[in-house]
Amino acid sequence: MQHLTSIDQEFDRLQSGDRIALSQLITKSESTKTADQAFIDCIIFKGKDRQKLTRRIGITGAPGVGKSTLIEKIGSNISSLGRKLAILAVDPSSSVTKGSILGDKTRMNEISKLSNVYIRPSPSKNFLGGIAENTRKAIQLCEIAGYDDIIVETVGIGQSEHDVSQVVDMTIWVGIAGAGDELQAVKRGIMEWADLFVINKVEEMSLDAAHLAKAQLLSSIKYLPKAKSGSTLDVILISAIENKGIDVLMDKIYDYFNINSDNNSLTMKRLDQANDYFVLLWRKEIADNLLLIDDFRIKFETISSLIAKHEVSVEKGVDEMNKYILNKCR
Ligand SMILES: Nc1nc2c(ncn2[C@@H]2O[C@H](COP(=O)(O)OP(=O)(O)OP(=O)(O)O)[C@@H](O)[C@H]2O)c(=O)[nH]1
Ligand SMILES: [Mg+2]
Repeated sequence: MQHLTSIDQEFDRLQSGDRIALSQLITKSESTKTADQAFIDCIIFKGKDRQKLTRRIGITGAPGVGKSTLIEKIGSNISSLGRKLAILAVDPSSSVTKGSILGDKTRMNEISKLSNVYIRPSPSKNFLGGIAENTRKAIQLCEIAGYDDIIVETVGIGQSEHDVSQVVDMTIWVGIAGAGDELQAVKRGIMEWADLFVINKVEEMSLDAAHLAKAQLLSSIKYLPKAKSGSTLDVILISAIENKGIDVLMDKIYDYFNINSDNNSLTMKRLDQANDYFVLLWRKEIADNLLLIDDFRIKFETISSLIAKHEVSVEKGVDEMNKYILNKCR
């Protein structure tokens, strides 16, 4: 009973736009305790209708390409329209470098002072629950707190950029021309998840070099499969620091949301994401739960030790474990 009352109370605090409640609940959502997760899940479920009205944007790219500087520009544009904006920084490397939190605060100096902007830097701990899982919950909590637009900044390292694209409506990839970023990005299959490409710091190069970089990127992506949303991919040249090209970029962002809302693509995208998340979570949970049952755990440990001694291959071990489970369930 106590638990239910506090869920209601916390929900009300969150919904009233209390920033301290929002920060505390995001911290709770990063906890590895089952009770904390259950508490957060109840709050999120209670506020599920709020999600329909929001826009979620992911900004990804290699370290130092200017993501935070760009978010400051996008953010001031969005907030000047009277919309409430939340910015979540997800940095899988921050536990190693510990540098981004301070950097983000200074880079987003102007908008961090606005009352309709909320900035949440990376958690200092590791993402034990997985980046996508933690970010999804943080996004949903911001939405219940009344934020209309959520921008997620993530450093393009390894799986993180793909993971983040699983929880946003639009993913914007940021790179610098000539740094080899674009080739790296194409190699890693950005087409699968990016909806718009931005080349930043163009004031540092000649106009010809900037256009050449754009043409090269366009030609690399031309033959790859179309983005799931069906939108045509584009490359925008900008200088975040000099505020150049930001208007064009904002038009592209608004166009993307208008087109994909009208043709229902965004609803479908969120449904797909929810379904993928369900499958992922269910797979993870089913293995964890099975191992709570003595018979299965003992069998699992026996097979594990045989694999460790090279007496059984991994494939054979999986096969044997599955047969054992299926037999027991019949
Ligand atoms: N010349 C130039 N420098 C820029 C531009 N945009 C950002 N920078 C600089 O690039 C550096 C990195 O900028 P950030 O915005 O922190 O880049 P980031 O991608 O958020 O960096 P991480 O979060 O550490 O991955 C800073 O010194 C910025 O001032 C630009 O348009 N032109
Ligand atoms: Mg940054």
